[in-house]
Amino acid sequence: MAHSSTAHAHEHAHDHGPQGILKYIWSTDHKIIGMQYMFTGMFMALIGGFMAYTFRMQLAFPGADIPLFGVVSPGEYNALVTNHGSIMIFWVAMPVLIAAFGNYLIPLMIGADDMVFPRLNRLSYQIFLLSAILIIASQFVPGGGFGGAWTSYPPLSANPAYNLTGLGATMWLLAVALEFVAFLLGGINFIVTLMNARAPGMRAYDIPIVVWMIVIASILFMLSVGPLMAGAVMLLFDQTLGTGFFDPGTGGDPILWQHLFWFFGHPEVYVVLLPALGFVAEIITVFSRKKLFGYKTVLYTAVATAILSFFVWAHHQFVAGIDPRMANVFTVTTLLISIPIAEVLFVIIATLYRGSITLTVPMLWALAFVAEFLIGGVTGIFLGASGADIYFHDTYFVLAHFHYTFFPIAIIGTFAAVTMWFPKMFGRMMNEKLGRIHFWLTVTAFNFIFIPLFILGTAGQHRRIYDYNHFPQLATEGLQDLRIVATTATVVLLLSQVLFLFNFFHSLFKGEKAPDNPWKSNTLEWTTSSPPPHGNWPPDAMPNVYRGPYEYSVEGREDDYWPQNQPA
Ligand SMILES: [Cu+2]
Repeated sequence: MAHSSTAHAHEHAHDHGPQGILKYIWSTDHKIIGMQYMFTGMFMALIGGFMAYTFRMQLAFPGADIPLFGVVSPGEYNALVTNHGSIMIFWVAMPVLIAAFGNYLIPLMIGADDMVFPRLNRLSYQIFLLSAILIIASQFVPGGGFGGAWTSYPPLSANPAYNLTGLGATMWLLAVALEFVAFLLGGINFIVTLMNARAPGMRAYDIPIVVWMIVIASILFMLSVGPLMAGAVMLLFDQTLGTGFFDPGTGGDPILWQHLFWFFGHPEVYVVLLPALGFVAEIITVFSRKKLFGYKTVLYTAVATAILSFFVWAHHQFVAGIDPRMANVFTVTTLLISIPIAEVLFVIIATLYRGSITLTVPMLWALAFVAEFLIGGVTGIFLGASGADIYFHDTYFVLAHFHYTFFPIAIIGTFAAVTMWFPKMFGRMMNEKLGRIHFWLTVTAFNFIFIPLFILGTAGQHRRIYDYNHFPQLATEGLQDLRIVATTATVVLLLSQVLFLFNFFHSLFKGEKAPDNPWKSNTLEWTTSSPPPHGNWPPDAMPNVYRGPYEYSVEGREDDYWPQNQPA
């Protein structure tokens, strides 16, 4: 260890922990914790993707002996769809979009040497890792993984008579609860860091939009998760202690769970959407060489979306027997929330207008986000209208809509961010050509999976059915072919990720060396070396945005850019 205490002005903030290989496990450095979240999220994505492969194969070729898995039983089918959803949301989207990039980017983008609570940060990752181990282990206990869907609706999930409340279900609930604890701890850290650790001179409107988006998402998560935490404990008691909160057989109310779940579940969509929108906005400004059209618009609409998202949850209960007058109210709030999101997309498109656009790989991902998410947003209007939803409810239309919002957020948004900040994280460039092939294969395959599912849903095919050919009334001619198209595209999508993994790990060791600022961007993280040193900048060269608005303008960039630092 070659440092003296005098050289480290930030030593009061955190310890340096172990060195060598252990530093990657016990580090309190926000960059390493960010990478821990990223690698864990990538690993979990492989598991979630494998689950999708397995149940899509079952849907296309019911009862077949599936390579790498074998024959899928009905119980296993339920466990696979349940855990695919749970893992992709809680162990892929959340850790990668919020925790990995929040941890990595927030201190670097606001000019801090680390998070304010580095040990809390480490604890947050360790709890998250424990929850990930628990959800994986739950697949292998007697009775198998939980099969009550990621929404875990009672009475199926509450009454032991349905065989869905075994050890797998308990472990699933505990894993989700632990994951929430991890993100609560992380969220506290993000908020306090943004409040207290900004570079001198950085005011509210100087903060990069992506940092705002991650922090607003963290606040939204913290405010929405409470009722579900309480609900999860009550459901755990129903499963294990024989209480009757949610099971009508014991006097409970299953709809109560739906309220508690969706009070969290709908804001959760925005919890993952906002960071993705932040990455996209940031990438689009960099590669159009323009400042964000309407920085404050994006900021205020994000806040408006977050607030509105607390008043839309009952659109999930249009057919669950809520008062039809309430259905009207929730139809209106649901349609209203599309306005701020449309506004953000407009800002992004307006930023492109007359920009000097370079189609780098991160830019391709950012543009694909806009195109694909738009389809998700527009199909949401059908489902938000209570009349149409009575027909579409629980069909493949819902599933396709959901994936047209969630895939752009979790997968396209992640690839945009990874390809954008890879040079900063690892000091090397990714391969451009491989990146492009991977991009086109992934986006094309994605559309070939979910456009057929829109058609299936419109034809009235319900989701969560193990074998459609088993029911004569569901086995409509031609629809099976669409399932085979979707499954083939799933296999193509998953196989093309090999290209990404190869590009990622090959570039990690053999990629071309990255300069400090390869994209000619002008947020603060690009003013330090690639990768940044421990403490992010040399202690005597911490960023100070007082020094004038144009200090950070970089070569090739219009000098009036720096949107976060307009002259007073
Ligand atoms: Cu919703």
